[in-house]
Amino acid sequence: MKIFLLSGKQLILAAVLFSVSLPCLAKAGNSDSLYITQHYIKHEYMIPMRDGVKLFTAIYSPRDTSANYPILLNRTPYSIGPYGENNYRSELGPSAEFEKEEYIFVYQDVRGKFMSEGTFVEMRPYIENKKSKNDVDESSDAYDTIDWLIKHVPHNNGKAGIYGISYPGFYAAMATIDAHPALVAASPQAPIADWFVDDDFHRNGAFWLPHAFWFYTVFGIPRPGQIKDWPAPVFTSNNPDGYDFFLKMGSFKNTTDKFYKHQIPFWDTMMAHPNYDEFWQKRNTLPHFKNIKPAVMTVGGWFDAEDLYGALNTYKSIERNNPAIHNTLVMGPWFHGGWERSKGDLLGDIHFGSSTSKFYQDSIELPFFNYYLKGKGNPNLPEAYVFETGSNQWRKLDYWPPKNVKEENLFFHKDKKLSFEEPKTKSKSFDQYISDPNHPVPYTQHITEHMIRRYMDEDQRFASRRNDVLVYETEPLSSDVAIAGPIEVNLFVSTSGTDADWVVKLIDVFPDTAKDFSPNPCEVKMGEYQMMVRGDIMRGKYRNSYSKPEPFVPGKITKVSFQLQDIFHSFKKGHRIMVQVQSSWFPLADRNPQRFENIYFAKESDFQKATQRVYHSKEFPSSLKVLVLQ
Ligand code: PG9
Repeated sequence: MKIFLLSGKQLILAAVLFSVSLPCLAKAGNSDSLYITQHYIKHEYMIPMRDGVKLFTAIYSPRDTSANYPILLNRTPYSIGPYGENNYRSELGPSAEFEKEEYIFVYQDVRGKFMSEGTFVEMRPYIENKKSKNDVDESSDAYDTIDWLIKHVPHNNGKAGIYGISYPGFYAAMATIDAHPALVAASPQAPIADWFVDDDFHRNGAFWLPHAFWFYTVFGIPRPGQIKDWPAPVFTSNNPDGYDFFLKMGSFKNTTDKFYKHQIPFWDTMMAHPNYDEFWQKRNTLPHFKNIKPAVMTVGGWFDAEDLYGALNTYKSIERNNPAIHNTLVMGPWFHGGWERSKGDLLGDIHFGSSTSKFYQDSIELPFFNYYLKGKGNPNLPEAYVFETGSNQWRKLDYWPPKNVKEENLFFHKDKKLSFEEPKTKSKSFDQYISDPNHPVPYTQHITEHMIRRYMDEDQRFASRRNDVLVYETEPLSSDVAIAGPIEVNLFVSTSGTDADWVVKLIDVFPDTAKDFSPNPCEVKMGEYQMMVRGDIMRGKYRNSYSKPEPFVPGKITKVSFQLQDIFHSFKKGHRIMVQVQSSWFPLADRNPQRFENIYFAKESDFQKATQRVYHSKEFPSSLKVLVLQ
């Protein structure tokens, strides 16, 4: 298990960059730095791309030159340090097992970052019809890098693989497009796909505030030239309470007026594109996964708060466009990168019954690359290797989503009921609440300035007891109900305002007799626990189009439909299924003034209370469409 220890500075940086919630995470390391220096030799090169820009690349080759080895590439915007041929990384490859397997490990600063030349472009758009050597993107940079490596690195076996998590996952995914013929295996892991629809910065148009804000205090600082160290953040806070900090921040424009002081160009650029315009559309990777040649294994976590959308939809896009290639999806009970950064045996209070990360690394990831890069063994990977939460077991499926499912609707009813039966009431029955943007619903009960990763499966009782949260719940289930795949939300709502956010959370309610997990150092009681299985937010003005927002007509019953990202969860017999609806999720998502306008430039005085109604009648049947495993 490679869970390397972070130095003090790295710790702070990791906390800023990756919203790392450090406590309660198993941190152990068995990557062996001495083994690495004894068995690998490091070289550094500036590799020329087709337009002449040179990319800084570190190559760790086995000292044993009696054999040839495949290349395993990782391209990153987060620095490949330590720099210098005498300074070695403390770990190589996706997991410690790879170090013993002996690969040629290659790490590269992407164009415009750290020691590479060129200009960095966020989510550099793919250029489909390249007309000259100056038409470069992350697909061509990967191609040129692999071409150079194959031609220049001694003792390579002519095969290359690529992997990466998150932004590096995006670079791995882009390498599969117009891939170099030597690239035979790629593993995009939690790859970013679309920053407006549901990855990282936006969720259906709502802005992912702490996640983006703290990240760009560092990542967005313009580079003065080639650098080896991270710059100091343009802003730091001593307030550990993000709810308080971001509420006091006031309107969104203060992020740059008062805090960034316009030192983060990409932030101001982002604010200039409030809707899903060409700026965002051309950064969406999903339309480009055509004519893919390498074997692909996309990896994601059911509780990934950053790029769950990217993982699921990168797999689906590749499958849709390239049904004949080896394209596998692996989904485990992990937070963002948890399959490498944790034991994978729990998240927050919820236990998963085994060390899922070790299983994945040893039985799935290493065999995948050994097979395609070394012709060694055969992982016999299924189309989808997915962990079923709730029952806590791995499943090998022929399809994802599975085909042996039945479409069912979970209908809202009066008296807070939820059931698979359609509502019969003819009257326009509804529930209502006052949404006050100056007293928004918290997204977590924990005090944190960041986006705390454990919110993804956190107990929701702190929210369900608020008057501005609607709760609908089934009777105790008479048998297990396993739901697999995407969830379609269909709300019939009205608001007294002209814009509104709609947050929907699907929750597994444990019976009062539920046994506590063990070990249980925090003495968490599982009786009546409301475990969030999936939640998301829909910024109502984008209900018909992300590109052309529309106001609500005050008081008019309006349909709002959107998708919750896939789950694979078994609601056990005796448990209840719960749905919660609310109109804020703070500070996870920025506040909605509840007035139709460009929220990035809303004045503090614009934020107004609104009366929200959710209808549940025969004519207006609010519901969740789910796929129930048969
Ligand atoms: N998905 C992560 C991220 C990318 C860009 C901004 C903020 C976060 C990541 O690369 O880890």
